[in-house]
Amino acid sequence: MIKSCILMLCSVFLLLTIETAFAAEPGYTLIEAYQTTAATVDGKWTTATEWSDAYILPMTGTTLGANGIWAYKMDSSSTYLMSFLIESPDSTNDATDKWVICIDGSNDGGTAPKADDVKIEITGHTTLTMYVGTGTAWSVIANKAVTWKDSLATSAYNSANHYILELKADKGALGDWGANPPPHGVYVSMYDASNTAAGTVAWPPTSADNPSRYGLIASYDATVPEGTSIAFITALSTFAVAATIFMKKRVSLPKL
Ligand SMILES: [Ca+2]
Ligand SMILES: [Ca+2]
Ligand SMILES: [Ca+2]
Repeated sequence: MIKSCILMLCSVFLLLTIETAFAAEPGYTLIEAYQTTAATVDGKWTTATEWSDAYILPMTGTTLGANGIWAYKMDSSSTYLMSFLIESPDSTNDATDKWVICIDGSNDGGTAPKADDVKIEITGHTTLTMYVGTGTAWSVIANKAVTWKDSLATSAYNSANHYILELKADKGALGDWGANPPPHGVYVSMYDASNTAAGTVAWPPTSADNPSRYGLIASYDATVPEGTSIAFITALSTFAVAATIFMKKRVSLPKL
């Protein structure tokens, strides 16, 4: 009992430490999962288990389902290749539909994007634009070898046809910070121009322009057992992720 209490207190302390140090949006945390299966960038679940080795989160609320999900995993076998999946409830092809992924490479926050911050924006299901921070705003840059594909497809999370995005980016090509492991800030969003009432649906529900309120890729996990799904739910993530990181780091508790 005493050890359980100590573990809980340590986990809460670790969480507070993470959130204080990295200034991420509270409650929006994940771990960089090392993939066991490489994703095929074809805008759909190529196999039923293609993303089962990723860290999967709901875009909104606490339920993995038709309102949208996103997933992230890392291939460290040769380059540090970041793979993203985003599923939107959107099923209409509009010229101003938008996917956005932002990464704060050094995770140094700030209320405006800096030189280590990148934004990947895909508009109208056709056009990718990349940006880097200037210190006060975003500046367009050439595509840094990001590959992507979206399409209308079904999935285990939404049986109706809906847009699914798959995207890969090499950390090393994105910036000087690419040689570093997490922590990285991360923000993803989707916008359906046929559903302006919903507006931009984002994880976290903040702004792409404000890295201090991005979510957090807090750590990495090179030991995910093959075939094991590590899907989590945001509602559990604040405490559970802190505890998971705590356990995975195998920090020794003082013997009482
Ligand atoms: Ca695929
Ligand atoms: Ca649409
Ligand atoms: Ca930054």
